[in-house]
Amino acid sequence: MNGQGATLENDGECQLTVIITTLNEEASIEECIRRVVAVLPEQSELLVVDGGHDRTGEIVMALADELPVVRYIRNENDRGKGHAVHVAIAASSGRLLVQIDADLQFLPEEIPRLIEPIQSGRADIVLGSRFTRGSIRRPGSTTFFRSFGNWLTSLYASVLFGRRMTDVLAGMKAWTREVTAQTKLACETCSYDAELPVKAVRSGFRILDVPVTTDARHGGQSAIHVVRDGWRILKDITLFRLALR
Ligand SMILES: Nc1nc2c(ncn2[C@@H]2O[C@H](COP(=O)(O)OP(=O)(O)O)[C@@H](O)[C@H]2O)c(=O)[nH]1
Ligand SMILES: [Mg+2]
Repeated sequence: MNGQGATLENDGECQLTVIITTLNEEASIEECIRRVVAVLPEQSELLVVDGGHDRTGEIVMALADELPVVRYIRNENDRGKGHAVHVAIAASSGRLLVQIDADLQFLPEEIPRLIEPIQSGRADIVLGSRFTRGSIRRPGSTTFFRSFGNWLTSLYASVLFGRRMTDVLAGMKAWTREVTAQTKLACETCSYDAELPVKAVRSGFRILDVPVTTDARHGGQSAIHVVRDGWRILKDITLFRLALR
């Protein structure tokens, strides 16, 4: 079941797809795209799947004219972050995939460190963890309440799936194409963040946490409602364990 690692090769095929989902991220999207593009290896693509109604689309389309690796996908009937990721995966061609949030809470400069364990054959999926030894949380990055919710959710998922994961809701992760080819993603909401790692573990893929740096949001607003979405995620993790989703 486990992959053999995904060393990036210069063989003419697309090696890496970076996915950014956006819901009204006009304040940060240009800087985010430029910083991602600056660390992309050759033969990469950057897909932005947008479901918002601000100037994000306009900004990304202008950048796509300037930077050929960038592709804008308008997700007309956007049903949530998970739905946008499904659309991106279907449109992608990389052997390795990375998803990073648009709000610059996670640093694009850390993408090379995130994909290293996959390239060296040590993991099939890697989570950028805010809550492990070596993680740096800059002021304003995660409130106490959300840190507690993340800790609880990660602990619950770790116990249910028998594998310690320190940040199952990480907004920055990497995986091989094989993982999403063999893992049926069903959640169209923010539960996607937990669904991908726990279903990968359920399917026998090797998962690793890499400590990352997190910052405060660069403008815009979080789409998450802590209590409503927190309960929904805990309920969905339970359903994943029971294989009901
Ligand atoms: N297309 C799409 N993107 C979304 C949606 N909700 C959130 N996002 C994007 O997913 C990323 C994470 O969302 P965010 O609100 O920052 O979540 P938080 O970091 O958990 O507070 C950001 O890039 C958002 O713009 C959605 O409904 N549709
Ligand atoms: Mg965020």
